[in-house]
Amino acid sequence: MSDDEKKQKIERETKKYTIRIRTADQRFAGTDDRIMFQIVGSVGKTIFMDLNNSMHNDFERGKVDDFQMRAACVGDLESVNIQKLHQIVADKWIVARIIIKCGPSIWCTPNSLTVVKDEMVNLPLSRMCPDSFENESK
Ligand SMILES: [Ca+2]
Ligand SMILES: [Ca+2]
Repeated sequence: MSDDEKKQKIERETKKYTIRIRTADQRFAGTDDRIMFQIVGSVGKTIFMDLNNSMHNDFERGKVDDFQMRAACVGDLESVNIQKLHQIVADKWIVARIIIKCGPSIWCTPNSLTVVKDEMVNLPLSRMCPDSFENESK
């Protein structure tokens, strides 16, 4: 298989996901822990992906962080699994909203705060109107 064919195969079997995460605007909401993230869909799930923008302090109080991922095509998105990797001190993370864009479709978590400690958290996703991605701005 040529390099071009390999590239086409990967593009067919994977999707580009833009993951936008808003950290709650309250005391101790931010974290410096590593965050692993998995998307669960109607026909499968992605591997756990490390959410990390290099040279940037992600997941700070009241901030919005974007992550670009290429991962397996999982059909219609259903939920996300979040696993925070405990580092030296307990550093809980409070998530306000997660929005995932994949092609023309947008999914989001419920509009409520989620406290992420050391146990894996599963948050359901529902479809939202495409315009709302831009509205959930930085
Ligand atoms: Ca914290
Ligand atoms: Ca941080």
